[in-house]
Amino acid sequence: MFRYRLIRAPLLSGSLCIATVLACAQHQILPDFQADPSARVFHGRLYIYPSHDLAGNKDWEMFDWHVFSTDDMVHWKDHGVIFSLKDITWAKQHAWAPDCIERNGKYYFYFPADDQIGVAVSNSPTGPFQDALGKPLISRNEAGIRSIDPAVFIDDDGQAYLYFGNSSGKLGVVKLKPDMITRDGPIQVLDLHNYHEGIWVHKRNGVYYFSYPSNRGDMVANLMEYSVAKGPTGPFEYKGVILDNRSRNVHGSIAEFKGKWYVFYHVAGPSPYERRVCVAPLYYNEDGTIEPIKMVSDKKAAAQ
Ligand code: FUB
Repeated sequence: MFRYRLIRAPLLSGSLCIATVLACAQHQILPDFQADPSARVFHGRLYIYPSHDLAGNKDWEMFDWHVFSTDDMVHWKDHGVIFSLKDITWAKQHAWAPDCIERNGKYYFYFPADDQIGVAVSNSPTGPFQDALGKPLISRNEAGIRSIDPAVFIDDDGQAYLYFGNSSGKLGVVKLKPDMITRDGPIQVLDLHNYHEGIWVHKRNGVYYFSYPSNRGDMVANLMEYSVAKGPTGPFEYKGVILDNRSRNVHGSIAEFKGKWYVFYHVAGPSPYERRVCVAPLYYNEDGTIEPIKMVSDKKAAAQ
């Protein structure tokens, strides 16, 4: 176990001054290097399913996934490798951003591997997980959407949805059958303002929140933005920016734990391929909009 600490290293090589000030404003909670945190609360304990960056990486070459958990947001337990590309036969690279959900006492781990999405199952949130299908649940480039960044959501009526994709403003979603490993109907392609990748869906007071790294045409996905909807597939109303991590990219999740809301995200550093998971408290305004997270004052830091 370890306690979270403030990041004091520069976020990007060669960008010392403003980036260091920014880094001091961010609370790193997981050890070096983890990214793409999907936070879930199972039976009163909070779990983070991140992807696993390797020290010294020159690209997002990633091979396995750990899970971390806490019951106080201070002490975090690393449960070790819960799933790996060695556990599947159909992909050999790019073990990227996963998600996990519980249904009927089983845990379903959705993972991208080489631009395809699979699902693994376990009786425990900490694994071990086993490939449920022996093949992808979503193959490469189905419906014209890049098959990465799965995020799963079960609505109050029990219907499960698997969202995914990185495709210029297009978000893929497919319903799942109650077994959570079978698709139920076609992939729908949704238009989501500024959407880049890394979708996260949560529901609060009957409102569906879709948060995501945006792409404003500059190939720097440092902003997490959001839209809301009255249903799980839109139509969407764009609401604005939640945070700006002034980093090479951002990706994260939103969860309520012990009565408080949090946003989990990563920052890059020391290189774009060595990312660190951070957390910030999240506050809603009375009208349901999210208060933007204040991290740094100088917008120009993004370009450093
Ligand atoms: O971690 C690899 C990729 O980087 C993720 O799939 C994207 O969302 C981005 O964070």
